[in-house]
Amino acid sequence: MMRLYHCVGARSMRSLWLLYEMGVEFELETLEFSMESLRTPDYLSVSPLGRVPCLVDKEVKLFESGAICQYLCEHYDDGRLYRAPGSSDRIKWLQWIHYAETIAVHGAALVQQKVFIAPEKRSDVVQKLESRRLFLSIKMLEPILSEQKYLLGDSFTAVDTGIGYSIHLAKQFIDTSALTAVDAYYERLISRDAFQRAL
Ligand SMILES: N[C@@H](CCC(=O)N[C@@H](CS)C(=O)NCC(=O)O)C(=O)O
Repeated sequence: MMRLYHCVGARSMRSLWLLYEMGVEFELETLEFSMESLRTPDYLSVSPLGRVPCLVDKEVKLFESGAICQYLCEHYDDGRLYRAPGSSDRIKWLQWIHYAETIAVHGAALVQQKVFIAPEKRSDVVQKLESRRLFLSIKMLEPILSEQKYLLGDSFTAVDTGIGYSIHLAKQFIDTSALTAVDAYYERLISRDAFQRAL
């Protein structure tokens, strides 16, 4: 059976949320978010950098959340979450899958600055810069979400799990209340059963 390697609170939540949205069967392997548990020889043989998410499906091993999203959609979607080549939303679907990481890298920088780096070694400049870039990377979604409920229109698709997780991460560090359409979108996402289960 397909297996997802996951850490609570990490980007693997995207893959977990998507699997719950799809309703497919899989095994969940939850690892502790620590060097001891992510750098074992066993786990490094699956995920070469010892990061999450990682998906194993028979002979397939994948360790990048956007690629996992695309793979799952290509193989297991029932028509709701994927936009295949040739569909009118295909290009936007691809863009948002990858744009999710443009947002998340700033969130990850803030996790390092505010959680993992010892207080005396943290940088105010880096924190301000990353917070600003994080805010701007989400602000660009505001006009789009003012016009429609989800990134591709009125229907929820897989890209909303990628971007939705990035907004979820961002909200731990920045105030998005000035972005009313983004906040309303976020509320719609977190009220989904699959999001709550993945959380
Ligand atoms: N771009 C990758 C990022 C994966 C990644 O860096 N995951 C973090 C958790 S959010 C991780 O596993 N960090 C552990 C480490 O760096 O040791 C993806 O989206 O899958």
